[in-house]
Amino acid sequence: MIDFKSPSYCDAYSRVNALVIVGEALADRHFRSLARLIPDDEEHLLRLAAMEGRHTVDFSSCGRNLGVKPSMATGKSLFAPLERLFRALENSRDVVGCLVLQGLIVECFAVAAYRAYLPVADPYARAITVTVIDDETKHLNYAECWLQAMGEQIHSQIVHICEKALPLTLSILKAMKSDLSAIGIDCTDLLAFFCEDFTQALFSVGIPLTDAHRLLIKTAAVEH
Ligand code: PL3
Ligand code: FE2
Ligand code: FE2
Repeated sequence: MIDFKSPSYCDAYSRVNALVIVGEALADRHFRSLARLIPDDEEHLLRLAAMEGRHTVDFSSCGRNLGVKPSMATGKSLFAPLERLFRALENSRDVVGCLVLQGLIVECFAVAAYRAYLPVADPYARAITVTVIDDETKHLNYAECWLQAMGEQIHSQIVHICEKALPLTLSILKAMKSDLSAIGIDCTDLLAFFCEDFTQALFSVGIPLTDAHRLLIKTAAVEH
């Protein structure tokens, strides 16, 4: 049984909660950027951005509900490298890169993390997390459909951006490992969910499974 009121739980939760709030606020901003980069889908992308804004508000209320104040500085510094990469891609109007970073990598990370959180969440946060997982799946689906429609010509570009962004994502997980464990999250489950969903996402855009596996193994190998 998890003691949601214990000082060690609350201390770890203040950093995990901040990471989630920062990640959701960035997702909001990134979908607004994507709405500018893909004018044909502007309205739809602005709706996805609004969902991210809602997630920020809802996850903030999870911290408040436990009487925990999010430690925002930690969250910001952990997301900074991924955010810098997104801005660089945006500045060079690399639509594929932006969509792979936010729509495939960050959304898969979110789905995996929230799935791993679900069984250990307090009842208030659990109800919110169920709804959020459903939304994040829609964000992932949007990116999959758009990238799939672009065909084989963008495959090497997709792999290239993954090689850059996956290690930055894995670093966040490693830095948060002890806090995530302290609130009951099984990090092996989280990583396994990520690998499952990400392989599936790459496969759905037309990348062969062997290439998807090689990418993940390469990321793991670089980090150790
Ligand atoms: C996509 O819409 C937003 C991406 C945010 C990613 C945050 C990942 C956070 C990892 C730890 C999650 C544990 C859940 C805790 C909830 C308060
Ligand atoms: Fe979200
Ligand atoms: Fe999302």
